[in-house]
Amino acid sequence: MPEKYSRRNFLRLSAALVAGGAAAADPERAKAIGYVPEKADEPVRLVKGYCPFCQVRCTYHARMRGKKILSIVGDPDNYWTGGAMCPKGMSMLELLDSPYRITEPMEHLPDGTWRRISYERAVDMVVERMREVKAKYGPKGGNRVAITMPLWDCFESEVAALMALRTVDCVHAMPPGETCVSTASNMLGSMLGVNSGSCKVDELLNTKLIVLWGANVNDLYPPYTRWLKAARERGSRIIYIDPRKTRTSLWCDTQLRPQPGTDGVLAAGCIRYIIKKGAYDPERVAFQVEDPENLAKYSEKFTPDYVQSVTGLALDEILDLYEAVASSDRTIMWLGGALSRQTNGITTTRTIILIQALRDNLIGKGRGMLTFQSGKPGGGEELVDEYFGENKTPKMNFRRLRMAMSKGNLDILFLNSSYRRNPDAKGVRDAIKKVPFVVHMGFFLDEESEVSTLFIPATFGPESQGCGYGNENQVAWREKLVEAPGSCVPAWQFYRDIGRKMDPERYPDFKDPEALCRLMQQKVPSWKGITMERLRSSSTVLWPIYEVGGAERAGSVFTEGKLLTPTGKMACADRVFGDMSKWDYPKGHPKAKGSKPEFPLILTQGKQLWHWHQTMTNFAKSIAQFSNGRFVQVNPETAQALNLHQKDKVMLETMMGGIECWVDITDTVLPGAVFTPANLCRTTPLAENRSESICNILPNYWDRISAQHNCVGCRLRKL
Ligand SMILES: Nc1nc2c(c(=O)[nH]1)N[C@H]1C(S)=C(S)[C@@H](COP(=O)(O)OP(=O)(O)OC[C@H]3O[C@@H](n4cnc5c(=O)[nH]c(N)nc54)[C@H](O)[C@@H]3O)O[C@H]1N2
Ligand SMILES: Nc1nc2c(c(=O)[nH]1)N[C@H]1C(S)=C(S)[C@@H](COP(=O)(O)OP(=O)(O)OC[C@H]3O[C@@H](n4cnc5c(=O)[nH]c(N)nc54)[C@H](O)[C@@H]3O)O[C@H]1N2
Ligand code: SF4
Ligand SMILES: [Mo]
Repeated sequence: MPEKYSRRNFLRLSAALVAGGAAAADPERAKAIGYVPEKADEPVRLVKGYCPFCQVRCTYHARMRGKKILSIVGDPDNYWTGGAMCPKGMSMLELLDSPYRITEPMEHLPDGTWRRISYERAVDMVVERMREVKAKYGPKGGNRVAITMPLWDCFESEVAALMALRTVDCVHAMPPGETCVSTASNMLGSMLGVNSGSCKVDELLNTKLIVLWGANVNDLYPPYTRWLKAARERGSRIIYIDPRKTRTSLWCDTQLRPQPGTDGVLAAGCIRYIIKKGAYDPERVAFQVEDPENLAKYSEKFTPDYVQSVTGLALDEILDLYEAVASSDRTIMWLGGALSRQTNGITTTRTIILIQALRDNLIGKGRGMLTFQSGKPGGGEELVDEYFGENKTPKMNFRRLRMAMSKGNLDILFLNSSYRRNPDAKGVRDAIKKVPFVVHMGFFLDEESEVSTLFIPATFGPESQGCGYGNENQVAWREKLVEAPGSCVPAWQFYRDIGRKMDPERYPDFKDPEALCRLMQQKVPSWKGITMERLRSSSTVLWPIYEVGGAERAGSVFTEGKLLTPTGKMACADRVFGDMSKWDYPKGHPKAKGSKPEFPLILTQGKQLWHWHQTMTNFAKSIAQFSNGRFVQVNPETAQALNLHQKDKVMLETMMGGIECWVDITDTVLPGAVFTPANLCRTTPLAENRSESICNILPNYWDRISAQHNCVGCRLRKL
């Protein structure tokens, strides 16, 4: 790698690499793209690992010959996945050897060029800055430092990073949650006492009815398709509520396609229907709901006619849903992320949970709530406190962090994620630019590196060992299988090296994730039974296990037969947002108060099966083959009204600005709404995956808990 290189020669290099051509026919060129034919004379070993991407957390067996991974195959012993894996996971091997990976630490110079520096120098630069902050501000310096976190490569990396921050009394760690399903998890927390799903996915087998409320399971958790299939084979009916047709549409029995942003009305109408029909047990409702009498009062205005007029659904579709819910005594509802990504999401998710309470479908077999990104073993912060004591400073959320950065009140940012995950990404970028020292840990020259002072190359997947966790709170262990290229370091090592230099007395000395994991097992009661032996010999182990040899706990979390809130009950209304009768369109929606008539279409966006967010898979050729660049899906009716044709070029514009797209005319979206994928990134050398971030044109709307990505008004301007 050259000593100094600019964006321009990086891209030139990348272009040369993309021009691969018919490489496989020519052994030299085959070598250049990393194609290694298997040689039959060396033995092949199988070693366990897990996919670093989504929360399904598929485990695999790597077929290894010598020090090389030949291929990975899904682990058939994994109960949750049944051995399946998806294209994202399969791109792992390509990404490991990616020619686009940056493998040396670099310092960003004022003239915009990069200087390669040693890893030791990089750590020292961080430590010097942290010491400066500590010397200048004392314990208050903690408020001048923050980290934005990814869905980490392993649990140990997160714990190591949290401890490194505590050496300067900092607690400001931003999980991706605020841009993910936080609204739903907060409502689940306050209403059920558990801020994730209340059961595991296999509970679907005990249901009579499954409602996938905006949850695009088949595209976004592909291995879970088998759970839906198995549930249906046992007689469950699957109803899917999503304005857009997706692969989940092919699997469900019925799909309802409400106008985007109107789920709260559909849900409130369901409560009214159940009450009018008397399809509930008053005693059971009073057992779980603090103010059951309010349910009728709050839902009164949501007559079927009203629901029809707001959601755009046909009356018989609405009544069919209501009747299915009113007559099933074993229903699981699965809250999709879209509900958390609109300002009325608090009301919507609350109302859906209340339907389950009204029908007594929360506690017991075949009952409960599921969400995406449900599982995250606790215990990490307990371990941090064990070494650093409790720190009661209130944590900032990203909204406040953004403000602190804009005002010049932040001295060090560990940008350990994308910033493009936040709406108004350009505004976030401007805020980050005001931070004098930004450390980005990553893999590629992405937009984050552009705003960073230091780039630290991270290890990927099997280049380091450690625990990964999944949606069911299952923990999987991964061995280190291959050496990372150049000076790539695992996040746990980078933060440990900083932590040990900053505070060798308190920061524990662990040599690898196994050692840190053993500390978890020794010091955190809920990890006691998750021993290394058990992790190594099983596909996955369910957290928590309080005793060595203790059994894994599956099924519903309400083992005592009541909710886990302090009173065992939930309230009908939210303290801040009020009750369901206050429902309104999400902020920015063309029909919301104050919205501009110039932007009459509803912008929805989301993820596609083969891409991992807006980050790593955008650099994979094996993924690019599925991508079609920045398209916008438009219903034939809308297209006709706007005189648009298939493949036309348009600007997709909101009040924040525009992005160039090509038009795909399809009835997968409703008239009046458009859809564009959330993945794609500006800096990838692969044209199929390249586009400005969609978050550049999404306004900085929050519902206090989470940032919003859906339903803002937009228009299409023909180019
Ligand atoms: N391939 C892939 N899979 C992933 C991820 C990934 O990056 N790539 N990320 C994982 C993560 S972190 C998460 S949180 C999950 C998210 O999984 P989901 O929440 O299921 O999916 P999203 O694509 O985030 O949300 C958009 C979906 O909601 C629909 N939608 C839009 N507006 C509305 C509405 O008003 N009402 C309803 N009912 N539906 C609406 C869209 O049509 C789209 O299908 O996916 C996980 N799985
Ligand atoms: N427009 C739009 N925006 C969205 C969404 C959407 O649907 N639409 N979805 C939202 C959701 S649900 C989520 S969860 C967030 C996701 O938010 P992101 O921050 O995009 O999540 P990741 O892709 O996990 O971030 C990975 C990046 O973190 C960095 N990184 C640093 N250290 C490590 C490490 O040790 N391991 C790994 N793996 N990465 C490291 C790398 O640069 C990598 O590219 O985005 C949200 N933003
Ligand atoms: S991305 Fe998710 S579904 Fe795909 S292989 Fe990885 S863990 Fe499995
Ligand atoms: Mo997410």
